[in-house]
Amino acid sequence: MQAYSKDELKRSIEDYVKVLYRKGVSEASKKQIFQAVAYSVKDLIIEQWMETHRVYEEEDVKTVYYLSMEFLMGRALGNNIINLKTNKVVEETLRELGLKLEDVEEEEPDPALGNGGLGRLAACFLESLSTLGYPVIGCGIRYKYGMFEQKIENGYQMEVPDDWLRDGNPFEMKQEEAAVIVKFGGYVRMTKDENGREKYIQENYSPVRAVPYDLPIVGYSNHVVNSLRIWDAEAIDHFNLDSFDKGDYLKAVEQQNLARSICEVLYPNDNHYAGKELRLKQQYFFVSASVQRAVLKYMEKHEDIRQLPEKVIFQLNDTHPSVTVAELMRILLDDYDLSWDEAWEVTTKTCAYTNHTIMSEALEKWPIDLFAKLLPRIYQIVEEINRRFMNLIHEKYHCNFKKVEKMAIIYNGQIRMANLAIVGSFSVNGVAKLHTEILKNQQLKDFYELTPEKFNNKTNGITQRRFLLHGNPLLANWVTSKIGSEWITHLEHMKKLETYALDPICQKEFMDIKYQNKVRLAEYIKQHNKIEVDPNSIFDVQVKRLHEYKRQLLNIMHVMYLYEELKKNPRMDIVPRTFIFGAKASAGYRRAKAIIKLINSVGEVVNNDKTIGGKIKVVFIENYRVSNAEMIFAAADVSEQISTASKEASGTGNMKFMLNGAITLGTMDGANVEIVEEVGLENAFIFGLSSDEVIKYELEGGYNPKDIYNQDLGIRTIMTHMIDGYYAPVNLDLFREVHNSLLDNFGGERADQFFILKDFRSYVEAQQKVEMAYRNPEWWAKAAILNVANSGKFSSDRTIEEYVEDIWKLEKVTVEL
Ligand code: 26W
Repeated sequence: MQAYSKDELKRSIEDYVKVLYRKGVSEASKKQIFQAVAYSVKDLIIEQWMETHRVYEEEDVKTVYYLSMEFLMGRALGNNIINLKTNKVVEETLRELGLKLEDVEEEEPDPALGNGGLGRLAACFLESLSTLGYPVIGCGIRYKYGMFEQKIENGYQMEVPDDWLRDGNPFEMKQEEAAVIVKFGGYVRMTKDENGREKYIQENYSPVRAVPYDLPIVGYSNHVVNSLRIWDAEAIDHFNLDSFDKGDYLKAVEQQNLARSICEVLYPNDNHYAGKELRLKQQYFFVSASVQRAVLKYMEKHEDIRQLPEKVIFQLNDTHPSVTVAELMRILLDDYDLSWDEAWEVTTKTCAYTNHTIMSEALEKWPIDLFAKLLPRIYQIVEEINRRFMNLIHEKYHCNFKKVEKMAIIYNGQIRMANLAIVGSFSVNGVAKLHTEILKNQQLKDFYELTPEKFNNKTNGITQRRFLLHGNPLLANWVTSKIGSEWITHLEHMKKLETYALDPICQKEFMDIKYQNKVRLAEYIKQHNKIEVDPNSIFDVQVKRLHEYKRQLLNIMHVMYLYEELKKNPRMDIVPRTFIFGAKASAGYRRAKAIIKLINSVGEVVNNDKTIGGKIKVVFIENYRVSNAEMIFAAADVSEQISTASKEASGTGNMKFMLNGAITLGTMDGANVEIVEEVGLENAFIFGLSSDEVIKYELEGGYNPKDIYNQDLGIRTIMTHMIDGYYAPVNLDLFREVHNSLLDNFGGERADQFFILKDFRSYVEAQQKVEMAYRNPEWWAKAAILNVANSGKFSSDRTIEEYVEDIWKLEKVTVEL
């Protein structure tokens, strides 16, 4: 079937409700209706999925395997029906059944198999690859529990397990026949084959069965459906009930436990490496399964494994899948008997690595003993890769030990996964221009000098299908009414909006839409936070993971400062503002959690202070995730992108705000630099130290925040209020650590390592400019429209075309039905 008529769809929904729940539509719950609609939509997808596969087989296409521990997909139903162009039929059919599409969409749990930027980027990339017609298989893990659900209780973050599969996932398909075995532990025995060649055999290992579940990735209006393949672990069923051999029994139980634990939960750490053995198990599990499968698939159609790079690319999404390099070597050496040099040639033409962060805490390093015990054969191979690489370095740099220290893959008892990824890949890319320059000139300088040809930049992007067409229908329709619908697949067409930016009627239409989106968010806030906010106030928004480098603390300190000013002068004439935050903190990140509490405590005081007449409000949106993000971007006036310059590799939220007509208030960091390049410095609010300045201070060992503290009464006052009970009447110590971190060196950590006090005044000034600008509605509307008009570069379609052109070299396919 190609498409549904309303009658056909209605019948299909009725059938599914009946078959699945033994009910009629009128008796079914909303959740059940969601399932029935999703299954009906899946029936449409299946046809295109099969046809896409057929074309891939027939044309023997080159495929990119996007290896990622995280895919932050967000809900599928709404986007699937948009991309199938069947959303109108679904909407009308549901309406005739007395249901609203929006309400049915709300029933889908957010698949949250990711933390933040890196996982969401992977999801945007898959959608763009399908829309552009390139073959991809996203390879990941089917976590039983995704990113935790955040509850705010008394201002504190609580974590609730995210049981997203409880009711089953209607879109997934288990692929039993594609299962493979992944081997952990044991030891390696060396023998010789009949030709006297050394053979390495892993023995006495614990096997785990990897079973893939495929999820469809539907392209926009082109019949292309790629797959996200997430692996689940199952114990190998060799429980022999007849045998009461105790040894076997215990071994079987052990294997059950291993299998059960691997895919249990996503590590909720963002940018902080914890070094847990289970995480390494997860990494090797999904990498080994994906690589084995890719090689098997290749060999179905080809004779010579040495030609693998012509058909297969492994793109490593950060260092998390770095073991790919060694796993592919293992398969080529042990299973296909290639020589080391042949195997290395194939591997280094197949693997490519993307770096997503310069934060040194995020660099993955594994203790040798842990690594070697879990992956004995892989460890041998990593050792040999390192030995050969070190020979090369010694030769080239005449035993320069500084070079060895920086570049070794194994050093100081640890295996450095970034170095393994770089050495084993033909391409190393950063995710924004500034980030790539920092990699080349600082972080990865030695590798850049050794192999400059590997390094390249791929500035991130976002999919406009989700973040405008689905998330902001009012604005999407308005844009289409002005410039046509080509922007949906060619975002650069947005440029045509520029001519409307100065037209007073268009300005009014645009601001009306923004207002309606603010009303929608205000209702959500009313319902969830029990706080009334004024849609006429400036919606000033910072939503992203909570991390000190992202500086939510700077934002809330500005709110404290404003509040202080208002207290001094309650008649002060300011434009009412709603400061909106949304952020999850890693469960073990104490200081981040204290900052969440601080934001909520400030909100509690400010929101309930009658004397300031509601001029400022602070809202913390609980459980920030893809689904509520879409609504938040649509309603934002100001986009807070205020990371310490040099720390945010790119950012992608910044692009989603821009696309929705919010104006950036930010530092010259990550992709903000390129946003400003596109929209013009005059249409953004830029403040703070540059990345060069930050790096210079860091090389000098920091700066002295006490100088600023002593000279600046405003700063001193708000900092005092962190510890005098002003915002925490019951526990004066609540925010003491946060306070002290801004002033004192502590255990190797510099005072104010993220330059909050240093940038504070510059930020306050930028905020005053925001305020002035908002008083001029024509200016604001114009600048906001210009932000939408100049967002073209930030489509993930553009990013993907660059990956294809420079790294992957894929061929586009067309799928006809
Ligand atoms: C090992 C723990 C860990 C977990 C996650 C280390 C590192 C990560 C990610 C690399 C963190 C991340 O999401 N990075 C973000 O990637 C985005 C997509 O490229 C960028 O836009 C963000 O700037 C970057 O912080």
